[in-house]
Amino acid sequence: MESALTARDRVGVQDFVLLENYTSEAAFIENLRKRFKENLIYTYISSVLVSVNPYKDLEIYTKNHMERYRGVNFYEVSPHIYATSDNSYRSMRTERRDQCILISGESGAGKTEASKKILQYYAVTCPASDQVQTVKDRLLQSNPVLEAFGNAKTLRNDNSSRFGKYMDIQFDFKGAPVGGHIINYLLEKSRVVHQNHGERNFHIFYQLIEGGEEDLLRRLGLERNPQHYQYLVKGNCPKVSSINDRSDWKQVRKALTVIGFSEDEVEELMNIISSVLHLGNMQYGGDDGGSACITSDTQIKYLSRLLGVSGTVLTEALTHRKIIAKGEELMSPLNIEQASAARDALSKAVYGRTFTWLVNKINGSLAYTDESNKNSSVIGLLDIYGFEVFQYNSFEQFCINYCNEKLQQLFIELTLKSEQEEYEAEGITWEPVQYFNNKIICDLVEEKFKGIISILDEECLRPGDASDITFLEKLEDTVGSHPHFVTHKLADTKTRKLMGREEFRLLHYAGDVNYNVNGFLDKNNDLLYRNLKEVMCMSENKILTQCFDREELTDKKRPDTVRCVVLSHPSSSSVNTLISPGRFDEVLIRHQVKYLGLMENLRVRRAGFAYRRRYEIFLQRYKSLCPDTWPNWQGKLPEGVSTLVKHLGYKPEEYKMGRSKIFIRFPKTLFATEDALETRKQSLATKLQAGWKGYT
Ligand code: AD9
Ligand code: MG
Repeated sequence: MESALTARDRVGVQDFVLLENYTSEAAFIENLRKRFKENLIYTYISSVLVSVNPYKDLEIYTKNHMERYRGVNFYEVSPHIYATSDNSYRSMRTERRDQCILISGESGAGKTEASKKILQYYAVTCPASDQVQTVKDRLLQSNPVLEAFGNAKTLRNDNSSRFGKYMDIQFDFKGAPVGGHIINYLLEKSRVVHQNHGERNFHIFYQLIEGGEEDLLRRLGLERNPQHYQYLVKGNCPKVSSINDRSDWKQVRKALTVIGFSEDEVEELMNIISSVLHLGNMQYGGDDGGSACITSDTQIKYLSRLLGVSGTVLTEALTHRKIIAKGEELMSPLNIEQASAARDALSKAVYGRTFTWLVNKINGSLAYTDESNKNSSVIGLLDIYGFEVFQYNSFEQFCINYCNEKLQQLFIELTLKSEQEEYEAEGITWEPVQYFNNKIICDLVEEKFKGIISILDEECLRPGDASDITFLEKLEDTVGSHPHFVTHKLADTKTRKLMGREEFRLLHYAGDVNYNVNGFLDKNNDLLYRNLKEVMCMSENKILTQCFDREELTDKKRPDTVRCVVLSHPSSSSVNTLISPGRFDEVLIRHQVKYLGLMENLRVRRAGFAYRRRYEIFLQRYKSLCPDTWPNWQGKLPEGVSTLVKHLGYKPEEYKMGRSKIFIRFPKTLFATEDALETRKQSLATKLQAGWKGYT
């Protein structure tokens, strides 16, 4: 039999708070590595679950596994995503508090897979009636649909989510899932018109082309060949070995039906998807004066039919821009470059808005309508990109990293808050913890009037010579002296060498990132010419009429801005977090441990007591180690535990007795007790083998 000591040596500790050397990043990574080698991909930092992507099927997500984790105590079984799911569920049920599970990590780390596992766990283990079964099915089927329209093959992940997703699952008073709601953030619309080498456009385009029925493709005017479409050839990667577009199409079609899409709605939706492909194939030529004209009317004919708009009006809108001069409306011709940009802007807007429409439609089908049952509680799942740092970082990285900065703030605050609450509830004195508060960086980005976003918005609104460079200069004037902000001009000689003239650097909690301001204004504006909007408002396509609202045209404000995500959370929610550092590549892992703020989290958790357990559980496990508590303690629980630990030789500074739990300061105290238990078990086994029949 393996002793507790050697087992610990081999598989590490299942909770990082039990690491002896908890401030050492090397020890942290070593513990992850040991466990990963044994196919143990999950480890806790207290209630936070850290997972490493195994990139293979470990057969740990069976129904049996679900049963094993159902209703058992979080710490009594090995760490698992089902334990986290079950723990949130039970906290929601017993404390009547809304819960939120944050899932964060780099691309390919396994966030989306984790969120699906959580959803499956609830679908299988929660009680169900017929009506609830429908909701469960819809919740599960929303995934293939959203992934078809919002995921794509990237260099790092064949099924990369190109949007952030927050999903609420609503439960009734019996604990059955009765509804849901999804919020989508920051869809990467630029992918519709351009993909980097080795990457693809959103899955749905290939699924439709490869899997769409013959007569459907004929109606849509599509050829069964992705290479034929300009928007699909940029990455030179039409086929992916891990993806079967044809069978995925079938799955998506089925999912759309389960969610409640009518045949007509699916047809309208596909009209839009194919219109985007036709738009991408539109060729522009120039007339003598350099103005753009459309050289072939093939695409216009399809577009006119599919979108239900006049071909002439659309042609004019795609080659002109409406300007208002001296109170008069004039149509000013665009050159080829401008016309191509206008066309791409239209494709992005149409796709982006259709995606939002799709999310709303799914929400309609998941809406919880039973007014008689207002006592519902919620578990929220947030699946969002982790910190992104590339060689070249632009507006998208700025938004994502700001969002992560906010998450980190929320995360540390809630960790501290829940620690503090537990100490208070247990009547133990709270010892304040020093931690790095990243509010200063959040303020730098979001503060009204003087934060980076305000300055960007202001430049976007300013008529005249506003440009990305004037934006950078404004930043230097306004936030130049901020300790977390640097530009080439303001930097010391050493930093200057590492920065371009068009960059600003933010000193994030996780590290420094240089952002190139090129394109910031355009991306923040997300400009779509007014006359193209007007045409879309005239569309007879029922989905587009909901996506393009006429009121937008009368609104004097500029077009909608790409807003950074500001997270709100239910005031009384407690947070369990799952963080996933990706496959076991030493460099990647170290990078993720840093960018996910794991060491800081561990430090906060370890600031007081490493370990705490309810009296009954502690006594049950260790009672055999003391003659007074074995085989049963007849008195009050705290007294039993007190007798037990005194017998074991715990020193007063090593532990504290709370109202319902014992708090142990150092892991070594607990390990000594575990080892004693193991020794006892072994000596008992030896005695039994020797035919000993007595009793200790
Ligand atoms: V991205 O930010 O959306 O690009 P995710 O969502 O973090 O990314 P995803 O969940 O899509 O990553 O996982 C990537 C791939 O890793 C999956 O397609 C699986 O092939 C693989 N994976 C992820 N989690 C597991 C797991 N628990 N077991 C086995 C897994 N394989
Ligand atoms: Mg994902």
